[in-house]
Amino acid sequence: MGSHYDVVVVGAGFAGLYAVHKMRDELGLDVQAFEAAGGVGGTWWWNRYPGARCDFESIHYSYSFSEEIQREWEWSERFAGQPEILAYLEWVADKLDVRRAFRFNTRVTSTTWDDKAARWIICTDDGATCTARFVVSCVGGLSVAKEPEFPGSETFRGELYRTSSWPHEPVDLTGKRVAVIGTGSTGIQVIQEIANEAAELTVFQRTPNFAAPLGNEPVDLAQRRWNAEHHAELRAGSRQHMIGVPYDPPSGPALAATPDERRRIFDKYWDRGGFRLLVSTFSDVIFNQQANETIAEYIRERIRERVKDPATAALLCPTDHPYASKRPPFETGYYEAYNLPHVHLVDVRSAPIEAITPTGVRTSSKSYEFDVIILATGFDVFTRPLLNLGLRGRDGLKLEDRWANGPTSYLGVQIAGFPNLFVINGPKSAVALYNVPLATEDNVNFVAAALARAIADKTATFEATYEAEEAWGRLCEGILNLTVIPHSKGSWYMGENIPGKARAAYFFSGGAPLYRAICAEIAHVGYGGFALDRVSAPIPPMVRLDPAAALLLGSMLARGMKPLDELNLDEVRAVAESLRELQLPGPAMRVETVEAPRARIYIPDRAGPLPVIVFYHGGGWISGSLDLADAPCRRLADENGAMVVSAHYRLAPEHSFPAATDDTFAALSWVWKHVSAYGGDPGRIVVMGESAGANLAAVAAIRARDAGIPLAGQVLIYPPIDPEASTASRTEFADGPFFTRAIGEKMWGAYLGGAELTELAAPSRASSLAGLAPALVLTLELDMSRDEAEDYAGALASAGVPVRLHRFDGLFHGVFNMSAFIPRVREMYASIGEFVATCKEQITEAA
Ligand code: NA7
Repeated sequence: MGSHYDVVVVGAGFAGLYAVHKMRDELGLDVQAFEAAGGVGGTWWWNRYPGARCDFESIHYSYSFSEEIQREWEWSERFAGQPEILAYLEWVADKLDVRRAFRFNTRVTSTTWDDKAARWIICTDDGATCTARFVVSCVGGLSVAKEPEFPGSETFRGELYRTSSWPHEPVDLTGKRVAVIGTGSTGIQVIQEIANEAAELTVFQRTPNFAAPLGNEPVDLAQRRWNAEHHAELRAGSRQHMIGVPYDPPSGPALAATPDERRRIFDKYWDRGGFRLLVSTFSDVIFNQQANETIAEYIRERIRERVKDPATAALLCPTDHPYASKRPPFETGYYEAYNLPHVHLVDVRSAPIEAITPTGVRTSSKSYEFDVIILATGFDVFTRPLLNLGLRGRDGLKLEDRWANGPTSYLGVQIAGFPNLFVINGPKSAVALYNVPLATEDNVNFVAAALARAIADKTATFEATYEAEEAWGRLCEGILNLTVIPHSKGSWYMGENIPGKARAAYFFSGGAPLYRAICAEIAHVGYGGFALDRVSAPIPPMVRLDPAAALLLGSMLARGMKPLDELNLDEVRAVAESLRELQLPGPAMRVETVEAPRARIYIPDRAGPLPVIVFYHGGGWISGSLDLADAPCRRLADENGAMVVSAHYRLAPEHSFPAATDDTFAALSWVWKHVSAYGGDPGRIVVMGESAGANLAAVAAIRARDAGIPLAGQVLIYPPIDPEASTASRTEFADGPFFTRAIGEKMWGAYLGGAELTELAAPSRASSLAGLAPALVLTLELDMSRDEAEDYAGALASAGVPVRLHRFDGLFHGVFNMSAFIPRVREMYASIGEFVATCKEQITEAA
């Protein structure tokens, strides 16, 4: 066996160059790297086809880790072409002196885990073998070309090129009859570039694409200087953006805008390039098919404006998939190319290509003759590059077998069963919708920190657990299913461009800020979801999130939301009020206002007397309002056929304990005495609250019992029960999601204002819970107050109180106010509905 290394890196693209630098120069490890190509550059070494260029601006589509590199390299165009990007990567490689770590023209053919020695055995196509403690795959997601489905390529007597392995020497197309097969990002770049060069150009299109103008232009000296001076702020903005570029945030939902407003916004971002048309226009185009259709039709209109022949324009207009459900391409003069007399468009959807013949292309309806055929038919993405490494993990497990039903991974970084193998931008990573160089740096940094930890702790094996992989897979799939992406057909996004390949979520679509936050949390909790020397750390809360809750959290992070505990009082109050934007609107109904005690009474149009819900809003006793509770109260009234009295109470710290409990109990007493005047039934009162309001409701139920006020029920929606509770959930969810222990402690502190803790603040301290109204306690899996609320439910039951406890998995504190974005909040309403119905029945039976 050959040499042994700390790390073997495979690939010399953006990822491989940075990984070698990081592992070798920063961690001081002994690194050997392999690259199949003759030089550095990865994608940009291979894809030398005419017109190849990036479609994220080069100032963003470049490394951010080095101040020096960012300052010294100047891009000549907004979106650099392949030669300039390759020159940049070669320059970086020299600057970091990483070339000497690589063996070029060397392909890894097998990678086998040796369990006894806890190391990898790597064989290469030059017959050499070496071993390594860790393997870091930097082989890229789009590096293996798709094999054409049609036979006969080898029989063609003209020149046949694949865009992904284009010759190094110039290809002269002048005076030639040229065919291009494929109209994805690549095909579009080639077609617009060679349209004026070829004598005849025939484009074989199976599916038209939604291409938008790239907006490329030279970068003048002043702009270059500005870019060099401002890279730090540009990068900070990028890392907080969903796709890793500092583009404008969207203007709210398209469906809430008028057609004129939509037009104005689409016009504004139409030709500014990059992914602005997708991410800076409207927030719902990627989630809602109807909203998506507004942008899709806008693009179709623009295509029809530019292509003179209506039949050709119609062929170029996509109608079978939503915009951005396939990777959106960008163009410069692409559509105008079809106005040239020697450029022809052939629809191979209606008449598929059957074969490449010695003289050209044969479709099911016709034969065509060509001098040159260019295949731009795409890639076998994400999985094939890794499968080609010949990976065998623990107990000889073949990666092919592991992935028989589609790819699995944890974060895209590790695959269970393959210890010490790390993947940069692997399947189910964020890279497909995240500016590649930044996604790459994030992954390399994560892996480097993991390696450093393993080395410091003398950990022999570092691997993702199967459970973590499953949880991650569920999250990826769940988020993807909230988007329009699964409505595409034949997209590499879903693995569907390769016949027979498993349809699955091939990437994480929750956006860069959420992905980064999840990775940070995982590292922070000691690599949760990974097993170090087979001892696994628990899967962190963010990986267990409900997909819609995860997406909402991601968009809050993208908006720069600070942790709640870092906010001052006014900011906390503003955040609480802003939650109204996250609520589904409540139905219209009669609303009465009462001044003393201050309350709003929601009265649905039903025959009375109506059962009554007395509702207390949440907000940690320091924030929240009747306005915050407005939409939920309308919905509760409507769904339960009940009158809802939303009661005001004074807020801390201006009015600390016992102001809030006194106010809420006073409101309850008033309701009992006066509600019949409004059509409510004082014999059927359910007291209910959310969060701090639920604490107040629980206390009000105790005070009602003691004062002889009959209650039909109490509904406690994730109540905080006792500030001194010492529970597992308090520790596990101390850092969130969303609601943290620190903000919880601040709220309790403000509410109590130094007062002694009694049953009027912490209901579990009551001398007896017997005789209380039947209770429904709703708790959330990922909430620090979960366990104290469930313990309280247990204590109520032990005291003989009928109790229903309903725990919702994947949700975090506060979601009751986020019904517009988290569909599963409706399950909470359903649970309340069932309980309130039982309360009504019980009372009727008793009567
Ligand atoms: P894409 O986006 O997968 O596009 C491949 C194109 O090739 C697409 O238009 C396909 O049509 C077409 N194709 C594939 N197979 C056939 C057959 N058998 N017959 C006719 N046409 C076919 O790959 P690209 O290289 O353009 O882009 C890949 C990524 O690189 C891009 O998304 C960026 O991230 C960079 P189909 O749509 O399947 O009908």
